[in-house]
Amino acid sequence: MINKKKLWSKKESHNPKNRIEEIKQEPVPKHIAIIMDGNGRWAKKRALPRMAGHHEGMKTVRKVTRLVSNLGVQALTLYAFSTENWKRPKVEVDFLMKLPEEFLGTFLPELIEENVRVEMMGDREQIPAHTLYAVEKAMKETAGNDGLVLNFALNYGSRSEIMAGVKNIIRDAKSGILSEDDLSEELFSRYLMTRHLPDPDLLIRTSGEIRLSNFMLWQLAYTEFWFTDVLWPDFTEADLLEAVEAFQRRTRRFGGLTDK
Ligand code: V07
Repeated sequence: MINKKKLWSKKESHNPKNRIEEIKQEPVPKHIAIIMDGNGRWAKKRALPRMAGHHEGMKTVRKVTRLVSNLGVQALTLYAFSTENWKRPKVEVDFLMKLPEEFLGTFLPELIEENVRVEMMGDREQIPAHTLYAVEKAMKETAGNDGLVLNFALNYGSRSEIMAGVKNIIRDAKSGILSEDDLSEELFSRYLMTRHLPDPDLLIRTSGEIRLSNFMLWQLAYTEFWFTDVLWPDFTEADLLEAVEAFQRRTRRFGGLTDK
């Protein structure tokens, strides 16, 4: 009879703890970005209202944040609400806009304990005051943390971010702070909402859609993409580890020649 234990002991990757340790032997992505899709579909499959899917998806956010933080990743950007999402039924929008408060009400103490810094990017104008208040309070309370940056894209759209950057560059050029010769990709990046973050090394999109949906168009120029059919509420730690392992296999092949 084959001794399973013996077979496993070669590479103990069946054990999540060991799997994490193995992953940490090699470079992990500095910045992971995720399009958390499939919450509505998850609910539909169970004959539940879409809100149930969004709520379940929030639990996945917590799980994934903990694991990503343990892996030593610097930043995790999550697409929580796009500028397109306002087109959804008002009851759904209202529900979604309560999730940041619920999430932070439940998990902020743990995030502080884990040295996580909460941030957000997106147009603050249309976000309801109660939502913005909760997020900005969390940002203030975690501003001194120097662990994982947990960056929520909330009322975010990439084209609008780029246009705002262009306008600010023109403003600074007109006022004489900038001249045409100063313009470079590096300078342009500093006019985007991600100015303080490295570009994502890994983008994950769940639920089988193979598109970017106006998410970080500039920042994803050199990013590795990982698409999975798994719906966001069903996304597990093992799925995240699989994506990171695939990232490591791909980048390993280029043997240090990957930097743009
Ligand atoms: C939202 C849960 C995850 C799946 C995607 C849609 C629904 C966490 C937040 C959040 C945002 C800001 C913040 C803290 C938490 C959130 C929205 C939707 C709008 F500071 N999950 N989650 N925000 N969903």
